Amino acid sequence: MLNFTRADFPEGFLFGTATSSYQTEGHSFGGAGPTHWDSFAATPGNVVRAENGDIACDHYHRFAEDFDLVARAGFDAYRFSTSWARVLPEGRGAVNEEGLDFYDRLADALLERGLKPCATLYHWELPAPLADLGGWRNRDIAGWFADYTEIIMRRIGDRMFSVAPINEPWCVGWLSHFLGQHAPGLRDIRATAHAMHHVLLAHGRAIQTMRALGLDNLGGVFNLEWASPADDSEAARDAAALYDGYYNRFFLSGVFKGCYPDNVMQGLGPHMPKGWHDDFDVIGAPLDWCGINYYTRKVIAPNDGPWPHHHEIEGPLDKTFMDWEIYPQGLYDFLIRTARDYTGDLPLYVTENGMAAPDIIENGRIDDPHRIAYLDAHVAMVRQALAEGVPVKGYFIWSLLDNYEWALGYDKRFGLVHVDFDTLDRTPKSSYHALTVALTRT
Ligand code: IFM
Repeated sequence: MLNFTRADFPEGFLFGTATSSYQTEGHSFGGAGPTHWDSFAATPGNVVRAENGDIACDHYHRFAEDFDLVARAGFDAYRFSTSWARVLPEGRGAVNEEGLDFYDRLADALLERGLKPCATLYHWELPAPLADLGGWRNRDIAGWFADYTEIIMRRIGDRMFSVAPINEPWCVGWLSHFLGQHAPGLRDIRATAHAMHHVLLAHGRAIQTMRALGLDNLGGVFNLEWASPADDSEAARDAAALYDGYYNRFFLSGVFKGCYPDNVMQGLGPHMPKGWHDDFDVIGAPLDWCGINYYTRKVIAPNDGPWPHHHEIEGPLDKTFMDWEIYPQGLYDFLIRTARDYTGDLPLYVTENGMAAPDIIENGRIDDPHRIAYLDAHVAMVRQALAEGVPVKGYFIWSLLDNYEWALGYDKRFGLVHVDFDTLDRTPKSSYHALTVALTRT
């Protein structure tokens, strides 16, 4: 059982679930074009069992059933992403009308069930022809993304409760170009510096495009990970501060302060694209809210290697099936710090929070008390931040469904609803039932 109900939150506070296009829809359906995730996954060694999003949860055909589940649990909102390659199979040029029709039906289906549609325009599946042109390393991507934004928002923007351009810019920049763990799988500091800047430039251009269309309630969604120093030494504190710099502060600072942190620029500075100093008017286009995706913290130790001169070490706390430490305190700390240092009175949303587990069905039931405890502990942190005056307006759980966890394939189950990836049957877990009680009890 969860230790909260709606009554513990201010009037109008939103509870929602989150998913993304490539992780759930089934990318082989409906005329979507190839993406860099498809080629990344088809390359041996990149993804567990070389799994991809061809079928995923078949949400493309089953979204009505999925939205019934969201509504029945008493959620208010549903966060989803639109796939660039489904709308524009080549990334530019010819539109796939079937793709636009799909998102049109999806928007209506949400509204019919009283759910607020919260769209994200990019959640990592870049159209392959644009990757061929350099993808996020190419400054032109900001214009390509703005054009795609206009096309999709002209069609569904009138029905969106909120829109954010890009999910988790750190993953698009650092994870994909420095660590090489996500498509396009690069490990190159120059590519990283370019991608990290261009992803923010594209974010800003998309915001400007949507403002020009008359849309409002526009925000940014940032994944934040707390960095704890491995010990009390100055070197460890500096190492953690640098991790915090390129993971968290780079993006928040770029968007809300018009600059990048000095400690990050010591490493990335020489590799930045020409003219980057002049882009902050676009990057800082005013927002209506800020979204925080929060899961865990990392413990950081210094080393003598090349910049950033540090590495992660194993922490002592309980871990999820992702091997991520469970550290609810970090969510509280980020809510406080984000409002204090970056966003002031701007509404904050927890746009993702949740955990993976190897959930299995036994006698038709899935018991996931670990997830109930995880959500409870994190919601308690949201309540604490609210009590201290932080303007948190909503909390979204990742994820509605078990789905494609990128390079880790289908084993890492984050859903409130179990998906059998052979039959595609959906079975709500005990966390889903607990949330239904918490959200519908009067
Ligand atoms: O599955 C991802 C999602 O795509 C983005 N945020 C984190 C989730 C869990 O790793």
